[in-house]
Amino acid sequence: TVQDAGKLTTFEDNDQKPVGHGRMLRKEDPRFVRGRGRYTDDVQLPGMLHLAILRSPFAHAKIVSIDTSAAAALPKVKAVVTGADLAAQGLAWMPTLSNDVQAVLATDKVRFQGQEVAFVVAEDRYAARDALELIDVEYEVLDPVIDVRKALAPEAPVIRDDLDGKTNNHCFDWETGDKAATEAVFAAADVVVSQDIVYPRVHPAPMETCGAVADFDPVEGKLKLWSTTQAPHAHRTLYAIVAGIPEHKIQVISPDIGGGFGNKVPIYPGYVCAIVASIVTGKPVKWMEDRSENLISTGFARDYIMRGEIAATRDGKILGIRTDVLADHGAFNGTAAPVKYPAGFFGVFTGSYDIEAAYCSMTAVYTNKAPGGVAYACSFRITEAVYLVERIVDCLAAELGMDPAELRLKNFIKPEQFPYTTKTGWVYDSGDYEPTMRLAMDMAGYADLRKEQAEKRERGELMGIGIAFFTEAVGAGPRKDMDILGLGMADGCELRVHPTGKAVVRLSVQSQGQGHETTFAQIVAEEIGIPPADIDVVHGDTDNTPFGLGTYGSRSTPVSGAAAALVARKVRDKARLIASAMLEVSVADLEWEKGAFQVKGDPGKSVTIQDIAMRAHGAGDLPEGVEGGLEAQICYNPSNLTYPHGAYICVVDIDPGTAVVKVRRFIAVDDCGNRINPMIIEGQVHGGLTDGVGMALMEMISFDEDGNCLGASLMDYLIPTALEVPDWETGFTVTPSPHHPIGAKGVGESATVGSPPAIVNAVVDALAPFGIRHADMPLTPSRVWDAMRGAPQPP
Ligand code: MCN
Ligand code: CUM
Repeated sequence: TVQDAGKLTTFEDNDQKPVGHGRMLRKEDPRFVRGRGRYTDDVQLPGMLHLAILRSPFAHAKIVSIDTSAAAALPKVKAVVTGADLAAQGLAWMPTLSNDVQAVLATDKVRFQGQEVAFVVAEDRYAARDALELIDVEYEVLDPVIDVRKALAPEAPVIRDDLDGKTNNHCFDWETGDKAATEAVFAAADVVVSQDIVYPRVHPAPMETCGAVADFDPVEGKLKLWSTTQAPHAHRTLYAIVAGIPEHKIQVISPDIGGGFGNKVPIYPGYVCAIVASIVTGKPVKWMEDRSENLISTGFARDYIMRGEIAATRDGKILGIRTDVLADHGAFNGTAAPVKYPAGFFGVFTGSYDIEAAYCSMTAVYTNKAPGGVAYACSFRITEAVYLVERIVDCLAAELGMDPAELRLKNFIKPEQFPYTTKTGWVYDSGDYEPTMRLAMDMAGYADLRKEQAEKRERGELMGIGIAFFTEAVGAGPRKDMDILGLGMADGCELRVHPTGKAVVRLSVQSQGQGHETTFAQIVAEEIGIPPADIDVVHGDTDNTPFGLGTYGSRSTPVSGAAAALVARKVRDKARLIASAMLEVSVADLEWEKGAFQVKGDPGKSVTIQDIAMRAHGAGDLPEGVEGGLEAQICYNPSNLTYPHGAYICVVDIDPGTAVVKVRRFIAVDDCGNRINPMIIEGQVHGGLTDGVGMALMEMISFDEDGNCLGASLMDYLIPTALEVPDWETGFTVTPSPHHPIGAKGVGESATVGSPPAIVNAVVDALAPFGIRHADMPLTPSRVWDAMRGAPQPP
């Protein structure tokens, strides 16, 4: 199989050429476009009750007392539960994905606005919400810690006094790279540029909010949980550990998901409350967040305050990159990342450049804000890393008076250097950067754009051209060094071919809109020659799929996609044995062609995979040692991550009178290795680019000094619409992954990672006549206006 890497067998007509061909439409779409998707909130069970959560109005306050009697007396109310009730069962706290603990319901004090304080279970959603109004909580308000820069001040109130001996708000320290070597490189360099760079707190804001339906059967002792989760198997194991229900008695079903973008990776208190409520009431219980709850209390992203430094020679050879980061993790460290990587994969901040030394130091702190996760198309913090390096490289270009495209081209890792070990220890599997960059520049008409810009500058018009080049590390990951709470990051896959030659493939990953029902059928089709339409993809149900860690970090294709290809090859190997018996020739005399085994040199003698499937299940002898049936199962442990890359060019115009930024053009050239479904990839890229416009220009979760969340609705937390985005211009190059069985790399987060720096670089480039070298996201009209006037940047 390893020798086959990157080679795709080809079929003649499109229907028979499942991988990589034109525009195979998505198998799931007939269901979605007819409104027949089945989401968690569509689950209706007989006798189902509804749960609503009372949330803290304060960012930091002691709970003095809670009186639930009036709420409990409402006619339709079945139960009112507080943290004290949970504590009596040992369920008031739960582990987070980062080995921290988080309150399911607050017992001692509340630590962020929107924190879960109590819940009501009632006959309908409205009665449950009405009852919340009748719960009387007495709080003693404490000073909140909101400004991350003051979190470690000696006088700062201690947020996590629940942790033994905790006397400050320090969460963790982390470093990577070689400090001394980097200092030496910086000391000897001709040019050193430093820049403070903030990646603000943003929210994934999926269309469907988070929710669950828990149904505990006291007779069977079995819990069935429908929930909005990107990782059903990992969640089930954690529920087993937390709730003490045996794992085989828990079934987690993740039905259709209305967008995840990382928001649905963590386990939220609401899921646990729904489970507890079903156990307490003996009835199925539904919990579904509203929009404000989703925005104020669930997995945020970013919130990195970075100081970037870059050292180079006068003629533009980059020598070293150094960064110091202050990371805001909110009140509980809810980050989802492999345990050895508390800062996710931020270590790839050296980007796509061949440099001599790099170093990063990071301090993470607790604040009175919702638990920070790494959620939102982050590739485990690569979003922040790419933003840092691509911004600081532009700062260097400005300092040197060099064209930013030329500076990048001069410093790229060369194709012959792959596999390339970075100065922070990551092994980039493959890459060929210059052609990708050149293609983007050709598509953009780069030289002409610069000419146009020069002419416009003469006339006082503000036009900017921004470039970003990224390398991502996706597909976590090799189990020798990657696990989440002790669970290795491998993925199982099972393939069954039915007697009539139709098949079902069962995955451990779960789609939230990425089209897995289509692309995984394509992968299997490519390997065993059954048309994609004849292959059903089953996912999102722990009782009916093999164990694996789920979908995030664009790992489905790198890990599960590899598993699907290999399980299909395993089935094909068995089919070959059966074919040899059917054709009465030795295995060595068979060749695989278009879904059939044929006798070498005698194409007339052949059996199709469908013939073989029937024989495998039929009467009559099978070859010595071959069992009946045609199915296989594997668990795939990747040997490395995959490293997709891309070149993005953004063109903006800024209205000098209003400071409104208009993204006029955006060129995105992505390289995700071999491409399974170009149409789906294009959709992924379009979505991610739109996310990037949101983050660069509009989105930010901010707080006032009391810790009130100022982005609690979509009126305040702005997300982009079709009006704010241009017609995307996409292109691609193909540099297969050498270790992935079909040479594919992940792509689901590439555009979200790569687009913010391209847009910000373009805006800063447009503002160059004002002597501006940096401005922080989101570049709203007021921020751009202030920047143009030299006003200080907001903190
Ligand atoms: N693909 C392909 N060829 C490749 C690589 C990928 O055809 N060489 C296809 C895949 O088969 C899959 C899709 O592109 O159908 C995305 O694949 P992959 O890069 O493996 O990413 P995942 O499937 O693991 O999706 C996760 C990724 C993440 S982490 C976030 S966040 C995000 C994203 O996907 N959330 C999304 N894209 C999203 N798209 C939608 N519609 N909704 C979300 O919540
Ligand atoms: Cu980090 S957002 Mo995606 O990895 O589910």
